[in-house]
Amino acid sequence: MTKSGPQHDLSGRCRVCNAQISAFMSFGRMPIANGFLNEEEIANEYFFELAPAFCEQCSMFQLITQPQPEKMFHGQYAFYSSSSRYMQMHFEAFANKVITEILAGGSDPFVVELGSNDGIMLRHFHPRGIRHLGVEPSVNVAEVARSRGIQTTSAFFNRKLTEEIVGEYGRADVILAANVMCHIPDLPGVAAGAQHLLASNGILIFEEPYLGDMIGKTSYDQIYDEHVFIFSATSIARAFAPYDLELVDVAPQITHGGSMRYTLARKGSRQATARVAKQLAQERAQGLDDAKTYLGFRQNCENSRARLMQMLNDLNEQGKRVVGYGATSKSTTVTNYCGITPQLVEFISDTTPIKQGKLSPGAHIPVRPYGEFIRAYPDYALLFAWNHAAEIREKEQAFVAAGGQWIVYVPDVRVIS
Ligand code: JHZ
Ligand code: ZN
Repeated sequence: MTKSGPQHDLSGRCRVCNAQISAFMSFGRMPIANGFLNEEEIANEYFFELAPAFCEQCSMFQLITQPQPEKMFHGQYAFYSSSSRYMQMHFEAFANKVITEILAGGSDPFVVELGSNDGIMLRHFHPRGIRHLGVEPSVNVAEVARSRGIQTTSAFFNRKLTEEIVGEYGRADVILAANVMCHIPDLPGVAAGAQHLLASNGILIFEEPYLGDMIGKTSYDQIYDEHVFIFSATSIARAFAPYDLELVDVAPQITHGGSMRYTLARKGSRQATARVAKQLAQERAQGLDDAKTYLGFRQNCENSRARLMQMLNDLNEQGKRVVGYGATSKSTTVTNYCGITPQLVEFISDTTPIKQGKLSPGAHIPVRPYGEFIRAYPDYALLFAWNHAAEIREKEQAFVAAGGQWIVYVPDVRVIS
């Protein structure tokens, strides 16, 4: 067994089709990705073994074990969707597309969003008088949405909740989700809920980090506690088919380092676009349905880790200052899997108040306000928020002008200025 092999036999049942599955690698002991903590909380920090598996029967990429949802999504949830200007524009465009292409002409439509966070998407439905409901279990972010006038219920989405929603509001013309479907361990329960909630001609649209991008770019940092699944068109089509929901369109997105938008409708209610068949064929060509692909991915993860640690150790020996940029959920996997210490990365700069003054999960690297970064630029900034590279590099031209350089690790470990 190599260093990244599972510590012990990690196997279980596929969360979608119930087939026997086994982890093809382990990222080791991991804390809650958004579990930023204070010094005195270190003694009680929670860890689990982060081990992904690929189901050869239904092609679903998934975690063998995931912490209880309540350990991840609660009144102190650290991620606020609206922290990126680019993501705000992205969701405005997404909402406008739904309003003009799907809801147009319908009378008094009703829209439900799963994991509506601080209302980054629904805020565009609310001022137009469109009936809407956000379902958001993390009460602190839900509260921000409510303060913007967005109708939000703090609950986990499941079949039972959809009965209550249908009773109170009727069926939904559109069910939306962005970067949330892959967080819900009972995907069949969500599919059953969507089947119940959707109007006869309604559609379910969601976008999530895409497996093809993750494998192609070795962006293993998409794998952390919250992401219990990483989807492909193949696995989505199979997971929803038993609930009479058919994949009718796919659209790649550049967000979160490569995502896919999936559109599903009741079987027979809409014609699937040619893009669906094309995507399924492309996934076969990339080997996403082949277990061997994941052994190659594991090797790529090990190589990426070795190169990053070599670079950070070299810079440390040369006495260079390295600071992390963006205390992302993804960075928790990178720091813990690679073994990055506060010795190697002095602190992580982040604009989110709830993360500032805390320590990063597991690696215990201090998280400091953005002002600390600009106050005394480091020699190198390790770009943990690499998915926001365009927005950040545009904003940080003064850092580069002052001689600063970026370290990135997706798709390869390298230095850029
Ligand atoms: P960002 C989260 O992942 C968690 P994360 C979640 N599980 C998920 O699926 C995706 O989002 C959608 C900071 N920042 O977007 C803000 C700056 O400091 O990559 C954030 O803390 N300066 C729900 O956490 C972090 O970086 C900046 O200029 O991996 C970015 O986190 C910008 C743009 C961001 O998501
Ligand atoms: Zn399966």
